[in-house]
Amino acid sequence: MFEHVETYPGDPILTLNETFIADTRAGKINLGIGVYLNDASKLPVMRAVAEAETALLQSPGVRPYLPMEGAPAYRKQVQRLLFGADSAALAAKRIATAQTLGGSGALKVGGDFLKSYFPKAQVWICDPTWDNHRAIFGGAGFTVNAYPYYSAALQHVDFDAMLAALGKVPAGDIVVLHACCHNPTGADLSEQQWRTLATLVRERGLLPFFDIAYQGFGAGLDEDAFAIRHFVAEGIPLLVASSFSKNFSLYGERCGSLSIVCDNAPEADNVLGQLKAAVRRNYSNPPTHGARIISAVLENPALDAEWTGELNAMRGRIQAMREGLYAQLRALRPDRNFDYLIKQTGMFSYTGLTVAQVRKLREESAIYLLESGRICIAALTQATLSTVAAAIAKVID
Ligand code: PLP
Ligand code: TYF
Repeated sequence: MFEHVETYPGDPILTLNETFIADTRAGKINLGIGVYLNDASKLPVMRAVAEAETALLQSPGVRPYLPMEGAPAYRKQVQRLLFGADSAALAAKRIATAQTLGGSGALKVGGDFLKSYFPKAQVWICDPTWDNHRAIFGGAGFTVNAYPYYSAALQHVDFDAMLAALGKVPAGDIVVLHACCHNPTGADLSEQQWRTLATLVRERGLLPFFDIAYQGFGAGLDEDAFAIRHFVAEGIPLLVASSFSKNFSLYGERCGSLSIVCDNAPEADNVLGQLKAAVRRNYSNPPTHGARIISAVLENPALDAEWTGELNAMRGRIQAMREGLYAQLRALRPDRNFDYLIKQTGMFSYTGLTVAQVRKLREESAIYLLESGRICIAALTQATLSTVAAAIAKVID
């Protein structure tokens, strides 16, 4: 019956992670998978999360099915974080927001919704991007194209090439944009570039789909939402997929959201209805536990402040690792330029290391990076920094 089912080659990032786990060498270092680790190389349990969860467990509630669109309290807090407490679009009730299974679930529900209502549109993703973008939008039935983004020669975004390409995209097509902390390169647009892009998107009638999986890891919670808020202020209809996996360190609870910013409240009502239908067809309704923790934190001013403080400290730790790696590499290889490390933001950097150099790091030093040269700066620690710097300095020609 199933003889025609071919072997699944596996996801490159998750397969690399499995290879790392199976590696028996002492001192192995995993800078492959995109997770934030604390300075003890552990996934953190944030204090605000632990406090909210402890309180929840003291009065265990019933576990009803949530509405298809998710928990109202959670959706309200998500909207505040993404669009700002003073958002005019929120006040006008023209944003439809659903709780989703992580950022991935938001992309999938958004993809299904778009395929139903914009069946002829094509999707444009940046080159490079998080691989799952192509898989999710392709899986939703879209033709997926790439627009130029990162230039190895510039060690940064080639904004002119990006604009030129998007200037030729047909009206009504969907453009996927990383709102902050670009995965995999760490290279983001400046505020001025976002403004220029917003003008082009509005003039050409493109439909932006923002993916924000790292809010708070770039410059701050509000700063990292700049692009989204600017596009909304410019009156551009758009979608936003958000994730709490990283900024609450709640990966396995699958907490995310999908928001669609519409022209007016009646449109938003209909759009929310169709998001419910898309959820119903996929998994009926989202889970309760993670959403309860997150809304308990965000609704409580003391816990909210504690969470923000912890998130700021995580961002500070990543920045310290960036600067530490930069300083050590410069000292070891004064002949080379490592400015990209301090120009890039968020959890990742594109090192420009070749596949051969990445393999050498893995085979000779048990240091794991993605073969694209992406390094997860957020997994470096004070204890591993010098080892990693020395190994990289050695493999570079
Ligand atoms: N979008 C981007 C750009 C990501 O890097 C990730 C996770 O790594 C996601 C979405 C998915 O997030 P989640 O784990 O919440 O599904
Ligand atoms: O490292 C990355 O870019 C991500 C990590 O279900 C990841 O791909 C792993 C599993 C998953 C979602 C994201």
